[in-house]
Parts: sequence; structure tokens; C-alpha cells
Amino acid sequence: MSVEVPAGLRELLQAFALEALRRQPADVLDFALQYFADLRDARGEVREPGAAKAVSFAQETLSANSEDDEDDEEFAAPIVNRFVRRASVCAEAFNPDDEEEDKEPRITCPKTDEQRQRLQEACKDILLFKNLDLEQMSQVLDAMFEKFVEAGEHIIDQGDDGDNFYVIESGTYNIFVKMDGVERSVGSYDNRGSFGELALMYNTPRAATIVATSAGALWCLDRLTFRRIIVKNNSNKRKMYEAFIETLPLLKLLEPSERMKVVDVLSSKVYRDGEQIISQGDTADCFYIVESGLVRITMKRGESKKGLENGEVDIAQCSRGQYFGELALVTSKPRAASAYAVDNVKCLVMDIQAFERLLGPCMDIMKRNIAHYEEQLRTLFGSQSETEDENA
Ligand code: 1OR
Ligand code: 1OR
Repeated sequence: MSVEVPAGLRELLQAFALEALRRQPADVLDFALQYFADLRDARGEVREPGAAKAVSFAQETLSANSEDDEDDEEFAAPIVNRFVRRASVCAEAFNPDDEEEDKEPRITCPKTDEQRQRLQEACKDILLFKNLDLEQMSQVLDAMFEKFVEAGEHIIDQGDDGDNFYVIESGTYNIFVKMDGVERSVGSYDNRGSFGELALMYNTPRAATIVATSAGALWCLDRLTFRRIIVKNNSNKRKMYEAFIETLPLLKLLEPSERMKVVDVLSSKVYRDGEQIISQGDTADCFYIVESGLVRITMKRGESKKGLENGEVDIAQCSRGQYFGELALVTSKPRAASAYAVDNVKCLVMDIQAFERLLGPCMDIMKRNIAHYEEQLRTLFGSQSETEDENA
């Protein structure tokens, strides 16, 4: 005999059990009554009528938006539950449009010239910092402090409250995510990148565990400064890019709240006429959407692999609203082609972790296009070409 588990039951009970373990209530029954009553009330208030989608409460824990961020509220996940939220971090009031926030005392951690130089170097490619103006960037750099870590050290544990955002100065780190009680390694960082932004952006428990796999050094940005500067910046970004993002065919399968999360992690990069954006054969860590201008995609032919530039052949062009740089991320291979700016180009850039975390639902569309590349490749280079062997 088979017993059917009602949709949502497992997630509901898991989320409840997790919350009970975190909060250690004196009376479990009272706690349970309050927990489920709140859940039902919240559903009554916030859920759109007729939105019949089964909601994963565990997922809500990952995706519930900030209660104190006005802009977040618009795109809030349908259920807001005070128990499933982060429990013990004080909810510092923050309104991204409130200029008063700027008058708060700045946090400054003194640094030597040598430290400041290393910090600047570590931060220069951090996408979340790309849209900051000079004053905001200098406040961020002032507030950051250095932390040395040992191999095996847990920098972040999934489920904890968020304290800092981390920028990697050196060292390697593993990313673990626990799903259905099983912890899996889902990725790693190798001497570059950043992590720990999600809990601070959305007031949620840490979504992953980060463990150092070598000795290393990290630059930490405290939660308050992060929220005051980065979250405020994100609210401006949402205003700027919301309409554009809504028009992108690639993202049409995402829910509106998921599309806004894409905006939160995007940063805008400008390239001058002729500048190289991607180099064929490089290791990939970013994905690009063209915001303005034209991008030329080229591929090397056999002899150019030995260094001859004229072996490059134009294979495609990308204009506003089109994307590139997905292939290497999807296949975990080196870049299959190069990309160059034609005139001045503006691209929205997303890092590989965000790509994997947010664009799962768009994978079918990308894979269909990748199948077209393979057809074109055969037409252009013939089936025996070295290039194809390399990129197949
Ligand atoms: P945080 O504040 O939640 C853990 O603390 C950090 O791990 C998180 O911010 C991200 O910066 C980072 N899913 C969730 N968090 C991730 C992921 C991730 N990767 C890195 N972080 N996934 C892996 C994508 C490669 C999705 C797994 C299902
Ligand atoms: P990437 O991460 O490999 C280079 O970095 C990007 O160029 C690649 O992702 C694609 O987004 C983009 N074959 C391979 N890559 C292509 C192609 C392509 N067109 C654009 N890209 N072909 C052109 C098909 C019209 C087939 C090769 C002839």
C-alpha cells in the first residue's frame, strides 16, 4: 500500500522542526500553536488570492525578503513568517530612501598603507561594489577589516544569522548546502570572489556553509555598513533596471521576485570600443547581458592557437537584451569564443555562483541555444575542426 504525502507537508514540518530547534521553546505545544497560527495569519494577509502554487517553506527561508526594506516589500515572497525568519539579530530599521541613514556614524577600521592596497586589489572585481560611487566605495573600504583563517575553519554555517559580508583576499573555500537533511558540496572559491551577501540583503538565515580548505585571509564588511550602503544601492538598481529586466526573453520563466533577485546581483560594466570582454580559452566566472552597444563574438581557427590574431573569425553579434558567456558556465569548460566591444558597450554582469543559484529555471532556453551553436559550428568549421573538438 502506498501512502501519498500531501504537497507541502514535508517542507512545513521541516521548517517547523528547524525553528523549534533554533528557538528551544520551553513549551513545544504552545510554540507549535503560535507557529502555525502565525503562519496561517500571514498567509491570509499576504498571499495573493488565487495563487495556488504550493509553497516550499524551506525555500521561503532562503528567499523571504527584508521586512525593513521598503523596496524589497514589493517583491516579497508570498508568505512572510516571523518564525521562519532569522531570529536573534536586531532588526535595525532601514529605509533605503531615508537620507537620515547617511548621517549615521561611519565605521572605520584603521589600516596600514599595505593593507589598504591589498584590500583595494581584492575588491576591484567584486560585482556588488561595481555600482558604488567613490564616496560609498571609500566608506566600504574604511569599514572593512581583515580576518585570517585556517584550513578547516567554518567561516559561515548554514542557518546562522548573518554578521559580515566577506571578500576573499586569499585561500580556497568550499560551499556546502544542506537539502533534505543531506549536505552537498555545491561549489568552491579559489583565491577570489565574495560570499555572505544573501543573509544581509534579505534578512534570512545563512543559505550555505562556507569552509576554508586552505589557510587564507578575508576582508569582512559588517552587517550595518553593508545594509546602509549596498542594500541602499540595490534599491536604486531595482528602480533603474526593473523595466529592462522584465523585457528579457531569457528571464521570462522566472517569478517577478526572482527577477528582482537577479537585479540585486547584477552589476553594470562599461567597455570601450575594441576592448576584450572574454578571451577564448580562459576559465569562466561571469555571465553577461548586453545593456547597450554591440558585442562581437569571435573564434580562433587552428593556427591562431599558436598566437596568430588573424586566425579569429567573427561568429556572432549580441545587442541590447541578448546574453553571452553562458556556455562555459553551463558546460564547466573554458570559454569557447572571445567577445569584444564594438563602440562603447555596457553589460550587466553576474558571477558564476549567482548564475547557478538564480538561473536554473532559464537553463532549458540556454541549452536550446547551445544546441544551435553546435549546428553553426559544424557549418562554419566543418565537423573535423580542432575548434569543435575543443569545445564540443
Ligand atoms: P549567505 O549570507 O546566505 C552563505 O551565506 C553564502 O554562501 C551565501 O550568502 C552566498 O554568498 C554563498 N546557494 C546559496 N548561497 C550560496 C550558494 C548557493 N553559493 C554560494 N553561496 N548555491 C550554489 C551556487 C553555486 C545554490 C545551491 C543550491
Ligand atoms: P562562453 O562562456 O563560452 C564565449 O564564452 C561566448 O560566446 C559563449 O559562452 C557564448 O555565449 C557566445 N559558439 C560558441 N559560443 C558562442 C557562439 C557560438 N555564439 C555566441 N557564443 N556559435 C555561434 C552561433 C551563431 C557557434 C560557433 C560557430
